[in-house]
Amino acid sequence: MILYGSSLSPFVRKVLAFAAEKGVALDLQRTGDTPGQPSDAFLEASPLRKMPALREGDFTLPDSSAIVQYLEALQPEPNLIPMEAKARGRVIWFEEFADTVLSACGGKMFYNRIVRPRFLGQPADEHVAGVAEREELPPLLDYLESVVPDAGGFLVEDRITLADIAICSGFPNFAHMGCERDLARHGRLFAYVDAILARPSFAPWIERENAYLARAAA
Ligand SMILES: N[C@@H](CCC(=O)N[C@@H](CS)C(=O)NCC(=O)O)C(=O)O
Repeated sequence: MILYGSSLSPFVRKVLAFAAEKGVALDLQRTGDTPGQPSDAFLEASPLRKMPALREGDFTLPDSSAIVQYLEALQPEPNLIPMEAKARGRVIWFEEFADTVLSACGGKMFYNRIVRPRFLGQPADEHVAGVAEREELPPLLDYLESVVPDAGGFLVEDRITLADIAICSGFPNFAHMGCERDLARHGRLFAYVDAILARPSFAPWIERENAYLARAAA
């Protein structure tokens, strides 16, 4: 199965980690050879031109949430989207929180601090990124601090689920930007996140990203 995109996208990272936890092999491919010029194969799979998109032979599927649901149905074990009603509802809530508010806030920071200067040759817009970091992000982290377990624990059903994968998928980008961590305010959250990101489903991708960003900065 081909997954189009870059693991620097939290949505792509979510699918890569989800597939790795399931033991499903994905072939990660770029959306095109030239930045800003998506390939026909990618466009066929992603009508909204967003990453990730999946291809399995003639079958194509855009959107990280659609793709994880597809993978879960394709290979039900290990189960990552619980069957029990309340647990399932909570997992979808955490995925929604990550994909909407957390990602929108992180995206403003990442686009303006990393994508514009390093990949588009445009100046960083520190004003937009700074407002997101100082004003929008802390209350979101406050909420997460209030719900996460201690390091080594999980958000739902005391085992790894899509909830942990989705929530933690955005955090490597904060580290890529060198964001400071307020450990007095969000210490439990960062300890929880670091433990999830140390899993073999995430760690190799983050290592590759670090090497890639170091090269892009050189
Ligand atoms: N709902 C989509 C969102 C995907 C998304 O917004 N991807 C971003 C990268 S993080 C993208 O491809 N942006 C390119 C664009 O908007 O043109 C999903 O879950 O896959």
